[in-house]
Amino acid sequence: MITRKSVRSLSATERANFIGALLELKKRGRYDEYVHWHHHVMTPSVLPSEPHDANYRNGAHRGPAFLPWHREFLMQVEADLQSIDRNAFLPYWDWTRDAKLSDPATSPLWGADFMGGNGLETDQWRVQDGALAHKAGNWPVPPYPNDDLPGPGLKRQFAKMLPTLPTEDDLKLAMAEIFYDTPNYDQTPFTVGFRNRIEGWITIRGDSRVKSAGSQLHNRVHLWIGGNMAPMTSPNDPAFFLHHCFVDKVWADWQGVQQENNPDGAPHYAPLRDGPPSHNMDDPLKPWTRTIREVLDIARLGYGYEPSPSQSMILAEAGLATKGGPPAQPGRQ
Ligand SMILES: [Cu+2]
Repeated sequence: MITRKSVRSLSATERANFIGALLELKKRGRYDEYVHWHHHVMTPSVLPSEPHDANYRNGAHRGPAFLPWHREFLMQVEADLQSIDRNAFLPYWDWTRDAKLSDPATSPLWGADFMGGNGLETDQWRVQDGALAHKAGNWPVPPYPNDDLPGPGLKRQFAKMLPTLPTEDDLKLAMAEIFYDTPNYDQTPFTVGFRNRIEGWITIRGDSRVKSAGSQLHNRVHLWIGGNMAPMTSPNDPAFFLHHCFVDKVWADWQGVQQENNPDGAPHYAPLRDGPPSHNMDDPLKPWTRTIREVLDIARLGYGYEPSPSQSMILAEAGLATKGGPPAQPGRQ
């Protein structure tokens, strides 16, 4: 059983081992396949040799498969990390914790011993420090698909596209959702459900309780980091995996709450059938073999999460508890 810990709980050795395994996967050419998997599932004709499909529906975003597709993706990456370091696991980044900082760029996540920091405007917003910096030579990234930033290298533009990270209040709205997803299983601001909420499409237009303008939750984090995290090739920035690991944890917590409060509503996934292609319960998660049904229970998949203080507090305040995590201690971060 793997326990995925918060980025804030990692020891210096765990941080170094994680970065070391990423660099090794990059060197082997394996890492760049992750970028392609993510890009491909959105646009099937990324490479000239690949088929064009007029009825294509994004199999990983803007629909119910968003959460299961990324769960499977993370497990594939974690298995590769473990082939290098058998104790490796993906850590999660609870961005609601960093939303409380006066400057979230000071989070330990962005330290030179971990992900490295923000990009530098006078250097095309390239990351300047740590192992992923362009000048360190370990992390080749193709030029950003934007004429203003033509050069290669990992780029970030913190708080440029959107000024703030999602908060605990934003996350509470997601945890309070009762349905997993509802017709038309899409990304309008009016499509009710946990998936559309956590993916980040329910904006002020669709719900007046939303407090900040623009994209929410998962989408907002991509845009807050900016640079390589903004386009379809976002796994180019390894911060992608720490971000999605937290999204996966929030989903697992939500599933736990639903299991307790509404066991008759199991499996807490929709649609079971007749939904958009690639988004039904028994559809395979392309390009892999497992189906959505097969990735719904993380305990069966062999991993769990270290509780995060802010997430535990949200559950406790709402009178909810999930199995396996100790109760939150108010005020402790
Ligand atoms: Cu994402």
